[in-house]
Amino acid sequence: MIVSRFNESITGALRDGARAALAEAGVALADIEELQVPGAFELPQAARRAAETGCFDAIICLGCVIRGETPHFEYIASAVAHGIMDAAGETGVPMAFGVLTTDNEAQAAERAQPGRDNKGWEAAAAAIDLARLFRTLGERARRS
Ligand code: INI
Repeated sequence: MIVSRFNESITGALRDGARAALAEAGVALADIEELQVPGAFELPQAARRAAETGCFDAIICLGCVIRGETPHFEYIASAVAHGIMDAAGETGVPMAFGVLTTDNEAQAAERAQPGRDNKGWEAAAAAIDLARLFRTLGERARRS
């Protein structure tokens, strides 16, 4: 997983949510690697580079962009979403979008509470689903 340090109290809670989902799915601690980037804008770049190593079954991108804090909200939110999608498509490694884009900190905190509504949990569950799906499709491609 790649965690943005910007709005760290929120992204830390997303990270905890993602870790809880991975643990519940039976993913071993040793199989989880955590990388950090300064802000959400750097998530796609790091995700692409990580995918290119060939070491990861899936990549979970975690960040938090709050509208009130920047006039660049739309640019950052859009660049991150498109950047992650492009990196996933071009590397073939599944990537999950665990980036909150909210009007204020209260809305972000609400989506970072412990439990299944935590955006980090949701992203980790999606990453597991896609990693399994890609594995099945890879096996099918090898058989045909
Ligand atoms: N990065 C975030 O992850 N969230 C924000 O709300 C945010 N704001 O408000 O500016 C933010 N900015 C930093 C940006 O992601 C880059 O790290 C920075 O521009 C350097 O490239």
